[in-house]
Amino acid sequence: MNMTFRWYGDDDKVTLEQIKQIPGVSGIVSAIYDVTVGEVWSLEKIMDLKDEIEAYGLELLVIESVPVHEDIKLGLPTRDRYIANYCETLRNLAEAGIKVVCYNFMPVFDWTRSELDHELPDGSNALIYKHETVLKMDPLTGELSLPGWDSSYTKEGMKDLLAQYKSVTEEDLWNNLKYFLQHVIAVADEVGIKMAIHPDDPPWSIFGLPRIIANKENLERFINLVDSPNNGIALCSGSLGVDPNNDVPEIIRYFGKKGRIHFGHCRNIKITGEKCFEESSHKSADGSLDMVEIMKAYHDIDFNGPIRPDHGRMIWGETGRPGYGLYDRALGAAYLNGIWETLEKSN
Ligand code: CS2
Ligand code: MN
Repeated sequence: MNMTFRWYGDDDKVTLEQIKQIPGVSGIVSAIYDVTVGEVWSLEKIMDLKDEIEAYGLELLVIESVPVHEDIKLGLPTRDRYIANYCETLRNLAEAGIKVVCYNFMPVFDWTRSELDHELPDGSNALIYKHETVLKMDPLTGELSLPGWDSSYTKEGMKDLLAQYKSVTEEDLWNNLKYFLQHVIAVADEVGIKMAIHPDDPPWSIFGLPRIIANKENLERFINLVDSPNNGIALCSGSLGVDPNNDVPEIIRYFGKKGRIHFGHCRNIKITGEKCFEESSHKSADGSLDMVEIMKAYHDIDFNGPIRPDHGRMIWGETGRPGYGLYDRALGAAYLNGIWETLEKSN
């Protein structure tokens, strides 16, 4: 297992200098943020990012994410151009030595919450999700903006986009995903990149949009869409784990044994009701997921890929990018490393 940490580039309040000082972290998860979705990432930009990270003695291990253009998810004729660009980006990433690329296939919105700074009893602030609040939210008002959401849409643009999805069923989305994978995995196979799909977060439909990467059964369908070892999963415990029917350690063992987990996201969440949850600290006792069992599952499958702490709360007065402050994620990394070291030594 390789403990990594997500860094949002030069705009991130968290610096590489700080990340370097977290015990047991040597890998960076990052991306290029100033290229329009759908356009090619040049080798030059990728090398600049890599060099900047390496100057701190750290290593760029994972790209999270190369975003998938909406036309691909919608299955529009224009998708071929965007898929070709995606493949070009993969070739450039491979040339720079990148081995793992994360992405998701959620229509329009990446991860979604109803509140960004809910105060927990200990005074820390967490992201929370209440389905009834989300049902009342209007995605057109822009009242909520989360890291990962493409903020380049105007109100009109967003309206058009949502209208285009009206006729897209779950089956259509599966077909569009398969079409994308048939092209992209062929290139991944050729250049040696492990593609890792991030589960939908939360793993159910929001704003009437279809969501399919949500449970074990669908992940099984996913890996069989294109049966290549490079067609794999970014196993996000907090995304899958908010559905009590998803047994996260069991899912890790199942897909791990098939060699299809290429990246691990460790996040704890506390289920507070039906389709309601709070993001908690990584510690097992604070949430609904047993992190020891999760790390044990990774250990049992001899996982040697990258893992990162996922979202953290805001603690000690820190402010910044929701879910991506320094302190709580650094505690998470140290905690997960501690569990791992114990597992290693008790063998
Ligand atoms: C999120 C996402 O759970 C997470 O890791 O922060 O933004 C995630 O990076 C994307 O869905 C992956 O494409
Ligand atoms: Mn995640």
